[in-house]
Amino acid sequence: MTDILPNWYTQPARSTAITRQTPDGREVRISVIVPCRNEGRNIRPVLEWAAPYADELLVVDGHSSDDTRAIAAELGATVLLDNGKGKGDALRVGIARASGDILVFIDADGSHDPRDIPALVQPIIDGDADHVSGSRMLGGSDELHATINQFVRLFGSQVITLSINYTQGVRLTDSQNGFRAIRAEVARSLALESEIPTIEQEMVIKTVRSGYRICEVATHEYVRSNGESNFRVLDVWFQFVRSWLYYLFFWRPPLRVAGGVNAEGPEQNDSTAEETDAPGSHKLSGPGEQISKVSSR
Ligand SMILES: Nc1nc2c(ncn2[C@@H]2O[C@H](COP(=O)(O)OP(=O)(O)OP(=O)(O)O)[C@@H](O)[C@H]2O)c(=O)[nH]1
Ligand SMILES: [Mg+2]
Repeated sequence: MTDILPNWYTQPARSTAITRQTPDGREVRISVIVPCRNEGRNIRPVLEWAAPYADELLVVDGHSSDDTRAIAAELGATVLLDNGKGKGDALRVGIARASGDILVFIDADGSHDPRDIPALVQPIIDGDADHVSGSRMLGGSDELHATINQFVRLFGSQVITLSINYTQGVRLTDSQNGFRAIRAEVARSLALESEIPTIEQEMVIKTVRSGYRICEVATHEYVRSNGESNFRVLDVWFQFVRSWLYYLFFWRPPLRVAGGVNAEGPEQNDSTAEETDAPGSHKLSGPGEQISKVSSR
């Protein structure tokens, strides 16, 4: 069987340039984290095209029974194993292990175009955001509109996004996308707990409720290149609802890390207290303030 290449693979090349310097002249390192399980037919183009942006390429494998790990190692990625609990577990393993200042998460199934990585990381490098989410609502999706299963996913995800917006005073359009960038210190300070793909909404809600700055860029979601989706709404809807309500209404924000990627290492302060004015930090006017939307297209 011939494997299908992702749609983005045959599109004209886009710039691989990322200005890795912060406004105050510090070099920023980027770790690209790729969760995967049995993606041997899909992962090669993703890693090939993500590699130019990555100072560190971490593949977190969910004990694949195919050749996923061998391909990742052949392409120079550092291959880690998750604890066999799901995609959320895999991202947490990646976060714990990564050495970069900015972490980029990208799926291995070909759904995301690695050439959107510069647009995702730039607002963080520029000191304008702590967390940048790719938005399928701004960039379009080939996977969310065709079947009842997809409609239920889209509807549920939009209800969650709206509830975040109206309770936290932000204007997000997508709270579930797997394609995002976040400051490493911020990701660690969120003490993520999800074992499954609820990790995306957990990361978004905790970011907003902790007072970190989140913004979105338009990223397109492509159909997975080969194979079947692992995601079954019927299996996970209860965990999504529970995680949504818990993190939005009952969870209390932990201590917050001050500063941007150009700050001198982590500083902790109370999330409910006033913001730090440390050199390189970016003053926030209130929890969950959303800075300008940035569009990659
Ligand atoms: N390490 C690891 N990766 C996983 C696991 N489950 C899914 N993934 C990867 O996470 C990414 C997204 O997978 P899912 O969220 O399950 O979704 P999907 O199968 O792509 O289905 P769609 O969301 O419909 O595209 C893919 O790269 C998967 O290979 C897991 O248990 N462990
Ligand atoms: Mg996918």
